[in-house]
Amino acid sequence: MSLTLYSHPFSSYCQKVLVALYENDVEFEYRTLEDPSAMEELRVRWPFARFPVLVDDGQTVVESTIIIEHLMLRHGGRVRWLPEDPVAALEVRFLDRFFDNDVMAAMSKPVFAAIKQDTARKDEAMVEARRALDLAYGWLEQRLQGRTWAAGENLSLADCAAAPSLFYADWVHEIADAYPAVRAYRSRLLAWPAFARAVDEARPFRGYFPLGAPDRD
Ligand SMILES: N[C@@H](CCC(=O)N[C@@H](CS)C(=O)NCC(=O)O)C(=O)O
Repeated sequence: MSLTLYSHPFSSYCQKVLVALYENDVEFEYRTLEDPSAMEELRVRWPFARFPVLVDDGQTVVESTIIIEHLMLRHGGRVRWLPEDPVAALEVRFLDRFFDNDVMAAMSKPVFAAIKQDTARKDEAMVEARRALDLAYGWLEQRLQGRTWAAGENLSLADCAAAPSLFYADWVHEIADAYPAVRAYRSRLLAWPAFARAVDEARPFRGYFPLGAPDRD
């Protein structure tokens, strides 16, 4: 059995998968996309060239959520990323979609505009991101009441998605004091050893953050 992950340490979607691998001590070969030959291999596997991409005994698996489900089904480990009860699993799947669609996507727009050096679009995207992220923080503030992790007392796929999305969202539009539960949840995620490891591995690449990485975390 051989597992290879095409990944970049600074990529939010890669971090989402890395925490699942690290938490369950799953062994894999890390093909860092800092290496141009790894990028070439990735393109052959997945012509859209989005990452992460997992290769499991020759089978290409794409999409961070599907990779995590694949790891759970094929490689097991301490933490089940989705509850066995299919109805309980629905909430976890929904929260995974919320973090990808309403936090990660909102945070990414000004980041992509800044990468393209499109100043006008970046300013417009920042206004949209602040509005969208405040909606997301406000909704999450209520949802997190009485919970340790996104879906309750157990770690899940939703926390894998939440960790990098809230990490970077706070860099784009800081989570205000008006959202204490969201701020505390982000701090718990940063203290989660699997995510702390991913954050540490990404430190050397902070200069890549096109809006300027803040001096914290
Ligand atoms: N829905 C995909 C999104 C992956 C994604 O957009 N990854 C970014 C890196 S964080 C990427 O590949 N960017 C390069 C590109 O879009 O060309 C997933 O969950 O894996």
